[in-house]
Amino acid sequence: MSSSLLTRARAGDAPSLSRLISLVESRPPELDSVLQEIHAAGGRAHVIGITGAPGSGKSTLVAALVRALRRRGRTVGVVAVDPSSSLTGGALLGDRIRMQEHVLDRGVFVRSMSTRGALGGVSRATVDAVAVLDAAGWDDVIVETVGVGQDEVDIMRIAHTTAVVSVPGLGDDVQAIKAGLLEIADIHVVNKADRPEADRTAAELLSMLTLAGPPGADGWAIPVLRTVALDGTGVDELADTLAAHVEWLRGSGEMERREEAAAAARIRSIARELAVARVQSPADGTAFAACARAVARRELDPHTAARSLLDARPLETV
Ligand SMILES: Nc1nc2c(ncn2[C@@H]2O[C@H](COP(=O)(O)OP(=O)(O)OP(=O)(O)O)[C@@H](O)[C@H]2O)c(=O)[nH]1
Ligand SMILES: [Mg+2]
Repeated sequence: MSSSLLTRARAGDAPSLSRLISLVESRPPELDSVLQEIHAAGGRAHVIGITGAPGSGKSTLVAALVRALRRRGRTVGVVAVDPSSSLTGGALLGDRIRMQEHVLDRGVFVRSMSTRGALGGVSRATVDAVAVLDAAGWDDVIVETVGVGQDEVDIMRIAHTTAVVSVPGLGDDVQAIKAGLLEIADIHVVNKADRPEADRTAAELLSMLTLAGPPGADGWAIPVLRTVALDGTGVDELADTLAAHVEWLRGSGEMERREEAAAAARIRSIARELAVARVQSPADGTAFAACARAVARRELDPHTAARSLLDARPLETV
């Protein structure tokens, strides 16, 4: 059933694609063969991360970027991770309105992730959604996330190219965010460049990059671009730069390095899930509960308990 969902998703059927993403998210054990198929079919999409401070214009920029990429004939999947939506639902609604112009376009697919709703955590749900879109044959997969927590930085590991969005003149908070995101930025974007302090912010970013040192001989010189997402100014340059970056990744061997780092992170996180499922299997909760009781009573230490639970059980699938 799910295998034919993938076939239909690959043929461009959006409802099948949505269902497949939900199915992968819920991850029933019988899904293993589909996950294998999804993995085998993937590896062609350019995964683009757009991150930055709340309200910096990421969603507006993504909508404009989708427009630019569509003009180039590329199909675009968007995964929007929206922590603010878990509080108000408002931001998500706003994103829907912004993406409205694209709803009738079969070359655009948008999936919104609310941090509240995602089974198994938003990072896993996001990684899975990206894998499905890649397997389904989308040319570009854009992941939008607020760059504040470690979770979001982790999500960005799956991106081939990460653009960090800043806005003019927001002071020290933003400096801190920028510092945290500096190491993951392949491209800096100063959005809202219609505001007076855009030049200064771009200059600050450039000086931070200069302090960080020059790129190596065949390195990537991190550019600082300016955009006005509201009217699309600078967005074609962003699309050009994204294309140039992926070309550099492929030519320099950096693509393989990043793919391997992302694979390692995925294996680690799945192994972690499997290990937890193994020590606390629903089929046999009693051993775990007995251990917890013994540890609480100081009859056993938690390290020995965890080790013995891990050793005792056959490997199960999650
Ligand atoms: N002046 C100006 N305003 C902009 C620009 N781009 C976006 N905005 C406005 O900035 C506000 C926030 O835009 P969003 O696209 O929702 O920003 P976001 O970063 O996605 O926000 P969150 O997802 O909530 O973190 C909206 O009112 C936009 O209209 C721009 O280039 N110039
Ligand atoms: Mg947004």
